[in-house]
Amino acid sequence: MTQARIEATIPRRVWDSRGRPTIEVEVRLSDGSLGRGIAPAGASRGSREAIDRRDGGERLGGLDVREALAAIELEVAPALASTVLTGPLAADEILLRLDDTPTKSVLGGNVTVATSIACAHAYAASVGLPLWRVLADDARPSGDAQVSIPLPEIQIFGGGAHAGRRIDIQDLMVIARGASSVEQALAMTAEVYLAAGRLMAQRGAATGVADEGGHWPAFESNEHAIETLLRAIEAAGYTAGDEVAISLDIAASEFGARGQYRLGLDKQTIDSDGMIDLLGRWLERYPICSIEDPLAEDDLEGMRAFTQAWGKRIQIIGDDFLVTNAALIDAAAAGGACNAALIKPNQAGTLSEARDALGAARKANWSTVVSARSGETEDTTICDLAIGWNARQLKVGSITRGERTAKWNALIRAEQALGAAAFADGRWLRVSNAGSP
Ligand code: 2PG
Ligand code: MG
Repeated sequence: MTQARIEATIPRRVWDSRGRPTIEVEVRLSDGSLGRGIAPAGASRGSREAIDRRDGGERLGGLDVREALAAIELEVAPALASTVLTGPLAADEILLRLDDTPTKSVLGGNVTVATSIACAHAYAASVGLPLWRVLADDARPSGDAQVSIPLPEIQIFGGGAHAGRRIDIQDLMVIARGASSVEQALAMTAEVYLAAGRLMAQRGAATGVADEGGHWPAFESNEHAIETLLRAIEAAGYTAGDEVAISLDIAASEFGARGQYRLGLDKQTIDSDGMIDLLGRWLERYPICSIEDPLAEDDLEGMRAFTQAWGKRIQIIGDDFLVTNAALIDAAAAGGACNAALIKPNQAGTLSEARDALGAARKANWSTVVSARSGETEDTTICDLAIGWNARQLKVGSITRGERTAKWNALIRAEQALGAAAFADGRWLRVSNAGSP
């Protein structure tokens, strides 16, 4: 515990990986400790997630954050002033008193999340421990004090809202489920990324990268993209499924609503049952171990039917569907929709609420994946959350671009400190076409 008080809460405008303005908050304590947090930003957003405060109007495409910076100076900083942080998440109570709306519509989710992260880091600096360690200790009375180095879920091809909707599927990723350390998982994934680049170059289709650093998706159909990913795994010399499996984020809310799904690249519109059939064919044909948002956020029946059909075989993650919200996770678990939750702190608005969502998923016996956003920065706090909360999986986009590699490289350092025995391997993940359940 620290006796140090918050002396200053300083906001500033910084830039994210899409060249858009975002908020950094710096918190200084009376003992000289300092913590910083930067708000990330999503492009494919769930309708119920915390809302970023942006200025609107002409400047910077309406995305400027001047109002949000002013709110930190005029409302947040005075409320936090002189507070003694009794734990890494102690400031969240004050933030939640200032804004108790589910979508942070008073202060803005970017204001609350950047402040929440900064205070957590300031606390960790004051007690002289890594943030993951204080988060694990903080969770001890109520939950899981174990720490682990998470299994990476890494994008090879980008798509959907992150690639001008060139293909409909948003993230074509791999999980090195045969790896025994994060160091090895990253090296295996890098081989697949390079092999995928060579395959695209051979076709004359290597034209750059999407928002999260995955190769640009120049494909003839959505299935062609999955097929190419399978070829890349094989070309890299790995047994597809066993050593390296496919993971998809369909992000279906981006092209589906009210039970209708418009697959632009495949030039077809299908209903919820048609979507479940199509995904089922992919799951039979390809070694897929995890699928995120297979149906749209308004398609509860579809999500239940899909979970009924596939939930015993593969990981089914709710992202836009659950928006890192404990109550929505409780309801989905009770209704048999999904078996895993994506945990994005800025969907919830504070680290405490993200932790509660993770707790709800754990209570339901679900797996959990801490995740970055498509608009990111050098902030690596999500690594501390995944390690300290024992989430066991981390999704950050690809293995290129500094805002992504900042996270992977932080995991390598943490693994050196904790040892490879702390690595949460993926052998428990089942592969969709590896025989009957
Ligand atoms: C997602 C994320 C990351 P965004 O949908 O899971 O891929 O994208 O941050 O745009 O919501
Ligand atoms: Mg998603």
